[in-house]
Amino acid sequence: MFIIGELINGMYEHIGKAIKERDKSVIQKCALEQVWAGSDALDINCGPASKKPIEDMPWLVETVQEVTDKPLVLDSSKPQVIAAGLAAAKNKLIINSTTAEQGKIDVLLPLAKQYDAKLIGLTISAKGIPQNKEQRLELAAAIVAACSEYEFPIENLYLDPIVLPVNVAQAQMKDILDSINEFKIISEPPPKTIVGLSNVSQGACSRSLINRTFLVMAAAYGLDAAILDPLDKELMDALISAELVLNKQIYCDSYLEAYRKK
Ligand code: THG
Repeated sequence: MFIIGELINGMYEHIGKAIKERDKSVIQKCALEQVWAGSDALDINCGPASKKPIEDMPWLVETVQEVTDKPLVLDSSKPQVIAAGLAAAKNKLIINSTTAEQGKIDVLLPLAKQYDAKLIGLTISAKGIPQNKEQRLELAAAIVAACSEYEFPIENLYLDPIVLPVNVAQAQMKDILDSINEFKIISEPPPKTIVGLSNVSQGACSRSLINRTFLVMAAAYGLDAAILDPLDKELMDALISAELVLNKQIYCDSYLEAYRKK
């Protein structure tokens, strides 16, 4: 599983404050802790409260790059904010994200090609988030078709079925898991799949337990990547154990110690 640390997000109060005050040390500590805990890449999101995300995003990119050369996942719904992050980056890049909306695709696919970035495609249309598997597959196919049209390599596309909180969309969980599996048959070579894991437990009790249960199940459905909290040790151990059961890691008695990336 490709692990993307989710903690550099202005939605967290201390991160939002550090962005506003241009306090590099808080951001750099958060970046390093996530790398040490096993992150393969770091999500960077200015947060909903940012008043000047076009300035905040490049500052975050530069600040994180000073301490790690891990790939950066530029997380914004605004293409101008992503463009500002791309221009400041020297690390490898993943654009998070386009939707299936033509206006976004026509801006973000050329940018992904220009910067040799990977791209996350959310199965969202102008009508919003799909309510079932069929709509998710339809939007996924539209994003894959757009990638072909722009000659963007499908191996560099991560499709996201949009994980909803289990306490409000319980009846959709099975459709979300099935989508992870069925996105793979849209094209050859297949696209990759990704989820924002913590969405599943927003507003619920026992968040960590719900997160790790969903992650283990999604791994069994073939999930390639997840945006998650890498400091959640039980979550990381559950993931390593899932990969062991899926024959992606070789068993030994000390497998947890062996595969923790610390
Ligand atoms: N798909 C993609 N990108 C994404 C998401 C996705 N990026 C953002 C988000 N979803 C993934 N990141 C988070 C980060 C934090 C939380 C959820 C998802 C979270 N935060 C606490 C909360 O809301 O309760 C904040 C607690 C606090 O303020 O301290 O749960 O789905 N491609």
